[in-house]
Amino acid sequence: MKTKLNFTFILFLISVLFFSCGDNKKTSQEKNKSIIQKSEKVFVPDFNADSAYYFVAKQVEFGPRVPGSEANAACAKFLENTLKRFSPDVTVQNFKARIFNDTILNGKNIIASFNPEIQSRIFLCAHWDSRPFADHDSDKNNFNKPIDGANDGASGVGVLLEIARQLKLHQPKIGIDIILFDMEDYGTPQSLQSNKEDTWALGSQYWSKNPHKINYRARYGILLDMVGASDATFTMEGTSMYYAPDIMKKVWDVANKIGYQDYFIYNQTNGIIDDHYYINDIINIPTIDIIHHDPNTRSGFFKHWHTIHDNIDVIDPATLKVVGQTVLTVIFEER
Ligand code: AHN
Ligand code: ZN
Repeated sequence: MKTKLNFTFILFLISVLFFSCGDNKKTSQEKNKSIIQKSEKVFVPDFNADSAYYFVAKQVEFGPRVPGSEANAACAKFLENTLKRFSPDVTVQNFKARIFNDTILNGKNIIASFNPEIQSRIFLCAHWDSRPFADHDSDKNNFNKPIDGANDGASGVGVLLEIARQLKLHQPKIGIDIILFDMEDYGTPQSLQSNKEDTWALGSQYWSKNPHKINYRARYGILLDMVGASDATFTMEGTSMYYAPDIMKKVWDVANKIGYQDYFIYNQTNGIIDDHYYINDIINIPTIDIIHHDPNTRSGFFKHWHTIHDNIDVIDPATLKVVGQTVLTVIFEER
């Protein structure tokens, strides 16, 4: 009798445990379902950091892509051919621009469109030229040497080429333009200290006055600049906050949501003149700059900015992934 009671009691206990476990499972599944419905989970492609790194390394292998150089011409061909693998709608915009010393140089903006028939679009951009002067180097003998620009230039382009590859594989709901600007980094060298204005961002100044399609409009633009160094920090840059604070919040919120809170920092920092400044000012499309800001350096930019040390060794695929995955998520969540 005693043993039988105990046995029944144990059976009872087991069944209570079993059913309560089942119940818990059900409720957590239901919870998950409602979270998914609330955030309208959309498909986002997986950004491949090794592919992006390869695209950065390819550019750097040409040598410094200084406007007017052979390396610049060869790299332009590579960028055009690469974008043509991913989109049938590629425009090479040839232009002439006057640099700080009044020389006229030829430039090329290279542009790929995805879903060209869709009106609702955004654009992504970066500069592909590299600076002729390492005028922030610690050794003044290097001031007139050109830089590899692995981070300053090639990193943003590498991320955009990988995004272009993903856009051939998967279609977002909106239209996308990828714009690679030439002649961003030929600004007046530090030694001249002349107060000539508008010597930076010559390619984006040209495009803003002569967009690649007539009556071109986009909802907003995202510029990538120096997005490849280890432990990069992207602060909320002032010019972007002035012209496009809602886009900044959208992008920073996406990055933080997918786990990149160590990289995308909500602190606001000083406004700078970069390609996005002219786009905002001339063609009036709200455009933000995702740019590495470091409060511990004199320039405020990443440690090796405009030095001969901005070479392939500073590129970390982990940072390319953070930026590429964030931008891909932003564009696939748009409708
Ligand atoms: C100026 O130094 C005026 N603007 C920074 C833009 C820049 C240069 N980005 C990369 N290189
Ligand atoms: Zn630069």
